[in-house]
Amino acid sequence: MSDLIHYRLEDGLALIGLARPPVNSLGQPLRAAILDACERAAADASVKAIILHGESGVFCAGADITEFGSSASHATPSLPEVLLRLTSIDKPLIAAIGTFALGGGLELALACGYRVGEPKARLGLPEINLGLLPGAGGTQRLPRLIGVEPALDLMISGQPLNAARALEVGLLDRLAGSPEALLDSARELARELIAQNAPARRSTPFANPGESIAADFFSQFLAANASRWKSRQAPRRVVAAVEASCRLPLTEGLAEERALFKQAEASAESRALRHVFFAEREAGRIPGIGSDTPLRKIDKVAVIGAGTMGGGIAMNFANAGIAVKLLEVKGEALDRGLAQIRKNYEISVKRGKLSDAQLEQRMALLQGTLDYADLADADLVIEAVFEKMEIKEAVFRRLDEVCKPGAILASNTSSLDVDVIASFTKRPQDVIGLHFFSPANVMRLLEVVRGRETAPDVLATTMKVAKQIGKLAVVSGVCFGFIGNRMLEPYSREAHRLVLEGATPAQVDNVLTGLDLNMGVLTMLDLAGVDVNFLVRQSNLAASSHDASYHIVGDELYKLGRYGQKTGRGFYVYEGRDRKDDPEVPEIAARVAAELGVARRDNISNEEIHDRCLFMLINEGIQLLDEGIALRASDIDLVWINGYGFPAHVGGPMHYAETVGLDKVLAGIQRYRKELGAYGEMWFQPASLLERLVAAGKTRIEKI
Ligand code: T1G
Repeated sequence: MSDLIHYRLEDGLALIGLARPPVNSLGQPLRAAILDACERAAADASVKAIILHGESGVFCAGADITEFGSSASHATPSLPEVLLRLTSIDKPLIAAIGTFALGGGLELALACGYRVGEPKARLGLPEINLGLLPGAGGTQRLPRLIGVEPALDLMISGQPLNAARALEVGLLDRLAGSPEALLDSARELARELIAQNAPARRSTPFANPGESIAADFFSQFLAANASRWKSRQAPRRVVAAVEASCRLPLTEGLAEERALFKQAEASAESRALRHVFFAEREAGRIPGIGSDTPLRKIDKVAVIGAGTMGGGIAMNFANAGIAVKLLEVKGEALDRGLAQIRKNYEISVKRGKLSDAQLEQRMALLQGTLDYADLADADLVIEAVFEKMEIKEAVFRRLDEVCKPGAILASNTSSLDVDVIASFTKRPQDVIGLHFFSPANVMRLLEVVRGRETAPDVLATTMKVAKQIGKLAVVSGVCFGFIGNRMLEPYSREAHRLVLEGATPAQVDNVLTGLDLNMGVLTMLDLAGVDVNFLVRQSNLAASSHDASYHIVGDELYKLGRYGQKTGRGFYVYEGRDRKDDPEVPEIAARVAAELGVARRDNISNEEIHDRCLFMLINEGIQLLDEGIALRASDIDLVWINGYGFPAHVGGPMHYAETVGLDKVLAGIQRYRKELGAYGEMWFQPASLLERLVAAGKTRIEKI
């Protein structure tokens, strides 16, 4: 027997324990071991019932994602083959589900005749998050067990059910009283089934799943979701497979599911999403930081500034059950900030995402103060005051006086120099940047900005805290704009410049949303505020001398008081939330282009817009990697997916560049360097690393 399985006989029962840490992923060796153990139990006349469980308490996280794209993924016995065999065993086969049964792990449980869960178990089919669909019977067996609509919802949302809900819908037959009681509960069920001489499996509740839905259910479902899914094919394949479960007998339905799965596994969409899955786990690996790096104790947190950002940041900690002191300089600002937090929670209560009791529990964790002395015992202080260096200086000098030794002092600055901020204290080793994205209590992304002197344990501790409050932390070095905003600069520069040269804002934005970006950069600027962008640019113009012509349209809109959505006019005109093209903007662009002597063209192609905006974005990212600001290309992808609406199913700008071809990106940059005259000379400078990668024939973006 393989050491991936623990096989025990207990007077009439066979207990089969999966033992492939950490999550019993169903790679070929474990698939073979499960099949072997089940065949053995099936052939043993003394065995009257079989229990399948996770040896370490974790049941199974599904197929082995590392196998996808390789022959191992289909190596025999394939998961569908194993599960088909399990369904033909003529003894009760009980899945005892601890912690989670996800993807193929839930399909394994569905191939069993009965299922018992522990109270905190999570059961789901998250394949869609990987651009896949359940490929081992889930799309065929689940609708027959719980009905089409709950089954489809589970697969399309990719979100797991908790154990109570799983019991309610019939996915679980029984709930153990505690995790520790799971196996006993499974034994008890097994004995009952034996005593009743029960069949190997319950009768199928929805033998003909199609009978429970309207004839046009699937066409309606596709139409209702088409815009939300954009170009993604995975959800459409899920629908096709579930539709097959309503049209075909099980065997043929399984064959259709398999064909759809193979298409999905080979798709660029799935390759991109699998890249993101591993990128998120890689982001937490930092050279010089290991499991032996000591961590500082973080029990007491303080946030300076109760504005939009400070309030949102404080909510993250209250949501995680961590007490937070919120400091403001004026009483009415503090009251306003706390009232806004309460209002935010009340919205969650209205949406059914929070109970009244939870609202009060979280508000009780938030304590307002006007006195810096109250921060003396804080373990972590996060400053979220106005983005002006002189204001940050005053705050950090004060913190340096007040805070206890060893307290971590963090700035939420979105672009200012963290090393300069650290220099305002006598403890630069305790200073770090924590750049939250607005709204801070919603956005997952957190740029953790490591200063030149930031101590390793400070970095390790903040990475742990980030995970604790549900953030996706990406480490950045110190430069203007860190990773995200530094790349936003050339990307938005090209969008502005293209409007100056004759493209309309809608033409530029439509090319970008055509790539499934959530919104085009000019729409984003109207949302964030043309004025905000102008003021940030003004403060950074001093930082670097560059040709301001490219932003001249934005500057002109600012002068005209057209700040974007907030004033009803910016790059577009707004009637409520309806955005419309504004014929005045091309006129403004034409006027300032004439003043600057910039030639305009009415034939700017979508390809040019795509290449100039995207290749400049990519180029800056590669430059950041070369400078060591970003640790790895996949970190850059995570920043743009989670902070700027770059579609995860395209993989992020770096993964996209590899899909396009690094040689094509370089050729595009070189082309516009020539074609755009002095402007091209100035701005279309290929990153040296990009040139080195192409010269070396590399297809992946890495530091060489
Ligand atoms: N395959 C391979 N490795 C996996 C894995 C998997 N399915 N799930 C987790 N890991 C690794 C992960 O990379 C990390 O490795 C370690 O386990 C701990 O994970 C046929 C086709 C289960 C909720 O999508 O959602 O089944 O970094 O850090 O926060 O229809 O992992 O330590 O080297 O995430 O406690 C469907 C994916 C697959 C579940 C645990 N299943 N995993 O979260 O730990 S497709 C999934 C997760 C499929 C079938 C289809 C989470 C988790 P390392 P972790 P965690």
